[in-house]
This record gives sequence, C-alpha cells and structure tokens, in this order.
Amino acid sequence: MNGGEPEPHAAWLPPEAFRALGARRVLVHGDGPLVDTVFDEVVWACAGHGGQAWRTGVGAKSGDAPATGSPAPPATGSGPAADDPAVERPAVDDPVVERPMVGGPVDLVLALRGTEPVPPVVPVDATATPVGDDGPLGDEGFLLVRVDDVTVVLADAPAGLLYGLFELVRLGEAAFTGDRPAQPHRPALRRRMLDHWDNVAVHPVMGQVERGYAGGSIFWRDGVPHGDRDRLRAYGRLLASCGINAISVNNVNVGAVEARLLTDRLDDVAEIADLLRRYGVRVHLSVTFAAPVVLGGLPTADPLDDGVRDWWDATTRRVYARIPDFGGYVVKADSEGQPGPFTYGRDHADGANLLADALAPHGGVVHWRAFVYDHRQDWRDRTTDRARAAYDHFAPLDGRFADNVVLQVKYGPVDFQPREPVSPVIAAMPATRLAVELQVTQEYTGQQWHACYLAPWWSEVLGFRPWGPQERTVADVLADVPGPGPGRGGDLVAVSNVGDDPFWCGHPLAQANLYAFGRLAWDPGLEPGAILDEWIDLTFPAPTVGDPALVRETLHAVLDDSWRTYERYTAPLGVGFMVNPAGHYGPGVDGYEYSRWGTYHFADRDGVGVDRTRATGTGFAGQYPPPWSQVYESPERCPDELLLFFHHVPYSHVLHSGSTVIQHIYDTHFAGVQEVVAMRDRWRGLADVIDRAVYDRVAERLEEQLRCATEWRDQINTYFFRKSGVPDARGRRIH
Ligand code: GCV
Repeated sequence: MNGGEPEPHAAWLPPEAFRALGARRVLVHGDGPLVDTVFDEVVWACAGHGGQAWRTGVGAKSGDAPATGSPAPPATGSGPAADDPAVERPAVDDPVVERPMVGGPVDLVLALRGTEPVPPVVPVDATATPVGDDGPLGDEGFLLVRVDDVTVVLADAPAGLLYGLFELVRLGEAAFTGDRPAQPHRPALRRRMLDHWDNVAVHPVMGQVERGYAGGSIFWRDGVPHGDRDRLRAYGRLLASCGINAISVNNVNVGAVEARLLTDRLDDVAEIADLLRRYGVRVHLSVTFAAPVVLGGLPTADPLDDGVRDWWDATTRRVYARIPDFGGYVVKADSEGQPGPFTYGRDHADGANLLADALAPHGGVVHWRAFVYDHRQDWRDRTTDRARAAYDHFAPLDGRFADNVVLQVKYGPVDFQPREPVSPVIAAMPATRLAVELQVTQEYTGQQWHACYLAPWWSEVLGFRPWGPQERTVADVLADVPGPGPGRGGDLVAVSNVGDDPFWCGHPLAQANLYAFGRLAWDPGLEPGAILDEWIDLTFPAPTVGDPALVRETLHAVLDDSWRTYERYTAPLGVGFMVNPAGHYGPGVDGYEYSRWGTYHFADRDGVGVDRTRATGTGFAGQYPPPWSQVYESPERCPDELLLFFHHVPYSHVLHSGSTVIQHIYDTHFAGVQEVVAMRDRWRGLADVIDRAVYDRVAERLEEQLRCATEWRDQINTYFFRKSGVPDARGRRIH
C-alpha cells in the first residue's frame, strides 16, 4: 500500500519486463541525476533477476563496487524509488574515491560519451560513428550497438541513457543476442507532452478531472495535492519509458483555485516537478489569461499594458527561481468562456507574445491553443461554421508569433471526433511553431468503457500529407523535415487518460493508448500493430501468462480494428457529434442539433450532412491547399469516411464502396455491434490465462461496450429509418 492507496497496476513496466537486463553484468558510466536514475533502475533490475551493476564515471560518487544483491525496493511494486530510505543504493553514497576502472567482463554498458576515460570494457568498435549517420545524437538520442558479446548504449546527454535503457527493456533478450550494428536513435519531435485536464478543487460539473474516466486526479484531491508521491514517481517512470518528456498538471479551464498554482500555490507544482525530474519530464502549467487581474489585483490584463507585462515578467521570474527547469505555460484563451485578449481589443498574437516574452529569458515556451470558436452560436444560422474558426482566427496571424510560442492545434477542425479531416491550420502557418493536440482520454471514443485502440487513427493523422501525395506529412511538419510549407518544427501533445484508478486508465487496455502516444511522438513512423506488440510483450511478459500466443492473438483481435469498430456503431461518415450532450457518452442523435455549440448534422427526410463546400456551403473546404481543397469540394472525390463532414447528400447517394448512404448506415451499425460481440467472446478465452483482476475489469467493460454499442445501433438506425422511410435492404430489425 502507498499511504493507504491501493497498489497501482504495474502497467507496461512489471518487474518481469526487466528480466533480460537484470540478469546481466551491467556497467553504468557517467554522472548526473538522470544517470543516477539509470543506475537505480539497473540496480533494481539486477537485484530482482540476479545480475550485477557497477557505476563509474568522472565525478561519479561511486567506484566500481558491484551492487549485486541489493534488495528490490519498489515502493509501487514496479520500480526503484531512489529517495525511499528503504532502498539500499550500494556504493552510491560512498565518498568519492579513485578506483580502477571496471576491467572485468560485462554484458552491457550504458555510457555517457563525454565522460572520460571511456571504460576499457567498451569495445573499441562500439564507439565508432555508424556509417551513414546523419548528425549528433542530441540531448535525448542514443546509439545502440552490440559487438564482442557486449551490448553498448552510448549517449551524449543523460536523457539519452535513460531512453536507451528503456529501449533495452523493450528489446528484452534480443538486446543480448548476436551482433547489432551501431544504430542511432533520436526522437523525431523534441517535445512529447501530455496535458492533464485535472482540477485542483472538484468542479461542480466536471469533477476532479475534466473528461477524466480513470477515477480522481493523481496530482490533486479536493483542493490539495493528492499526496501519493510513489504514484507520481511511478508515473514519471511510465512516461519516460515511452518517451514522454513534458506534462502540464492542471486543466486548461483554469478556475479560481487552479489559478493560484502560478503564485502562492507554486510549491505544489514544484513538488511534482521534483518527482518527475528524475525521469526527464518537465512540468508546465495551465494559466489564466486574466491572472494579472485575479491574482495580481491589476485593473486590466491587456497584453499591451506595461503594468501587465511587468506582472507577467516578475511572476515568471519567481516561477523559475522555484522551478529552474519549468517548461512553460499552456493557455486556452477566448474559448468556451476562458478570458483572453479579445476583451481588450487585442488579437491572439498579442496575447501569446506577452507570455512568451516573460518566458523567453528562462527558456520556457507558451503553448497557445488554437481551439477558439463561437460557443454561443444560433443553430438557425447556417453561415457560421465552427470548423472554420481556428483557421479564420489564426492563419492571418502567421509570422507574428514569437519563437517560443507553440500554437497548439487540435488534430481536427471541430473537436476530437472519432473521424474528422485533419485541421487545415497545420498547413496554413509556415512561420509559426505548431503542436498537434491528440486526445488520449476517450471523451468521444467510449470513455475508457469501450476498448478503442487509437494508434491507427493517430497514425493516419500524423501520416496525412496536407500538400498531396508527394509532399510532407503532418509528422514531417512537426519534426521540421525540410520541404515546402511550415518550417518551424513542433510538438505532439495529448490530453492524458490517467487518473488514480488502480489500472491508471480505468480500462486496462486503455494503457495501450498512453503507451502508443509516447511511442508515436518519439517515432511517428512506427506501425500501430508493432507498437501494440511492444505493449503486449511488456505488459504481459511470456513467463507471467498461461499461453503467450493466445494472449497476443486475443489482444490483437480485440484492439487492432477497435477504433474502426467504434466508428461503425457511432456517428456515420464523418458527420460527428451524435453523442449524448450530458457527458458525451452514448447516443444522442439530435442532442446537439438545436444547441449553441455549432455541431450539427442537418438530417432531414431527404438527406444528411454539412455542406462545407466553397460552391454552396460554408467554404471550409477552401481552407485546404490543393489537392485537398478540390478533393473535399467534390462529393464524387471526397473520401467516403468524410462525406458527411463536407457534404449534405441524399440518402440514395452512392458511395465509392458501391453502397448508398442509408444502406451504409444500416450495414455499418449492424456490423459494428457484431464486432463487439466478437471482441467480448474472444476475451473470454483469456479467463484462466492472465491476471484475474485485469481479466475481470476488461470483461466487465466489454459487456458495457456491447450494451452501449447496441443502443447506438438501434438509435441511429431507427432515427434514419424514420427520417428517410427507406427500409433496410437486408430486412433486419429496425425499431
Ligand atoms: C477542457 C471539449 C471538451 C471540453 C474541453 C475542451 C477543450 O470541448 O468537451 O471539456 O475543455 O474541449 O479542449 O478545451
């Protein structure tokens, strides 16, 4: 137990996942806090699996005494806890002594390259630069090589060693077999960030975590810090192990209590930063644009006011005095009731640059969200289109944002739907740093009651080519791959799905989404099925389950196509937003149809969909560069899955698939439910094969998924049958 909390699930880092590494003779060479973390991990793994660990390195506080046999210390049952007094860290606390370099045989070396002398056990060949290498390893990269029966991880900075360590964990025995030519590994994106929408005080409507489906917050509880430091440490470890290096710790809707994290509650943020730092994760804070008024007592928050500027400068200086590696601010301004520069007749470049200027001397960034639209729309008004809003607000500002502003753009133009076109803003801001924002928390994808593996969807988004098939992808834009279009590089950000639930994410299989987000941010080219395999191998190590092949097959059968299954039984053909407005779970076909939120489907007796063409609609299709502006403009060329996002068509419209729109609706909804039945039945095959608690939790949720999918099917099919009067060609039961 941790301070009275139930022991959290080990997620993808159970002790067994460290067997291959922990059974070896390991030398860690280098100095610095992150190298300490690497060494602690190695000591812990070796203690659990019979290996030996040594530490050398200029300025390192230890000599070459092996650390064999130190007790496995994990406070959470899943990893080392360095500042736990129960943890014995042999030799690390010894006075600095000159000791001979480790000369005996080792199986693995993790070494910082700048730390001389390189231990003699590192094979000379291992230090050679690989042929075809395209540049330095950077702050987070590492080189992995295996020669002469020694596996070597070399890095130029401590974070590289940490990421190298977790790569070894992923590889397992394969890291210690045969030869391995030197291969550099570097993250494609420099910032890989999770945003928590956690409230410090419980919000009367949104609760402790806005759109959170995994219990309470791991950071906050009822107005104060949650207090489970072990849990936070374990969280930092999970994040680092999949490559995430930044986090924001509070909701972008900033309430009165949350605003004070910036000033008199800064110690609470510093405590989190202290815990996550040892895993290379930097802390960011969501702030309210009105802070100078609500915290500073100023009469205005006008971004061009000198007093306001001074207030932000001084406040930010205090933040950095307390948290020297603080990441920066996240801002939701002029959006859904949050204050912003519009109040003062200023634009979003004025607003973002104000905060950016305050952060710049300290190396911080402001993530300024592009999620700005009219949330008080009149449903009768067919000329206003929420999908247009981000582009209309931000594209004209391109070139005006400071270097340390990162414009954070949701992947789609509306709001995290299971299917949307990729946001046209991404192609429209060549002189602005961008972050693409994904949603790991399953607000619109089944709220962690439905199994819905989102990596295939994110992969599609990241692989989208805004300028056509021969040009760069969204991931290339973020990774700053040279080419026409935006050239500033950027971040990948996602809204977290984690809470204080014992399984971290409510649904144990939703852990795969968190893992996959980190891995795709590190390398957007990874294939979703391969990421799932990594996650399966780590989470369900072969020796811990009854039938490893069955576990793998079942998890693939349940998850591989689960996002498309979800799409099939919910809103059809990209039209989106047929969710129940009270909480966004389950069907509510007309729930938003006569509301102020700008999310309509316009179904009538003849047809359905939103005309967003330039010719006759809202003109949104024209926000894309060619060829997409032309493809989306045309109902004949528009991809089936986005047809109703861009066009209002008759039910008899024939899709590329050959089916009519109405028959497609019926067919996909019947098929989607059948697929959930199959998922549920497949899962039953694991009843006596995996950990019972995991089995039961997933089994319970699959039953609920089936109930909910059935409700979706029946409401959607009945709705469209009643509207259109067209019967199902296959004569199935529609109510
Ligand atoms: C944090 C959607 C969600 C809101 C969320 C908002 C946003 O509208 O429903 O809960 O607010 O997105 O991204 O800011």
